[in-house]
Amino acid sequence: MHARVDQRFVEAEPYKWPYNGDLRPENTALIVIDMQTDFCAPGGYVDGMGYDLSLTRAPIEPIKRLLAAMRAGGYHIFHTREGHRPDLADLPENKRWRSRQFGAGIGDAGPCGRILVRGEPGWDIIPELYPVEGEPIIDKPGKGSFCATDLELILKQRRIDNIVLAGVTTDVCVHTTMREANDRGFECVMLEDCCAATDRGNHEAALKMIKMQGGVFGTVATSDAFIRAIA
Ligand code: C5J
Repeated sequence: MHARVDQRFVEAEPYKWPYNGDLRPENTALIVIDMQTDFCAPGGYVDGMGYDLSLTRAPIEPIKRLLAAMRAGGYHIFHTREGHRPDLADLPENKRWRSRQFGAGIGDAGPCGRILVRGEPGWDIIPELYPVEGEPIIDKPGKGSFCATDLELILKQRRIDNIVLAGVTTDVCVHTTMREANDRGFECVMLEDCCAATDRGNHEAALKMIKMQGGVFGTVATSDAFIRAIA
């Protein structure tokens, strides 16, 4: 068995990514999670709950740069949207109840249409990061991108091994997706400046969790380090 001569790594913590140095456009996908009006623009779900939008908007520029670099390099790019059918058939009653306790009821009318409902203006991806032709959009009813979606099937069809994670929120949908992907054997890196939470402490804690046990769910890098590695 000969070692690969063309290994490529991203500087990351707690280990350089990917573990085996097999980083190529053919086997590597970026997943941009839930950069929707409901999570990062005025009048949406997160705004309705009273959280500071400057937090969830902070990754927009870094993700823009990342998208430009990865599109130019021919990498696979996916986007996700959290949302429910207009008849709310896929909205668990307890999820709706909890959101209503907090003043932003999923399925209820808001300034950007019905909150987190497919087809409504607030549910769609923000214009700054809108997918281009050919980039799959995964519509998901839950936090994880693998739950009740065809994401895993598409990743397997494309022979993808490595997943780069960006989007919101670090501690909820991005983390859940990273955990799901890790359990399925994908090699994951979260780009810390391309993610955000509705609470800065939760963002930091979510990054710290990844770094435990030698990288229990994968590893953490910056977008600069990633872009340098693929240049
Ligand atoms: C949440 C998400 N936080 N995209 N969704 O409800 O993280």
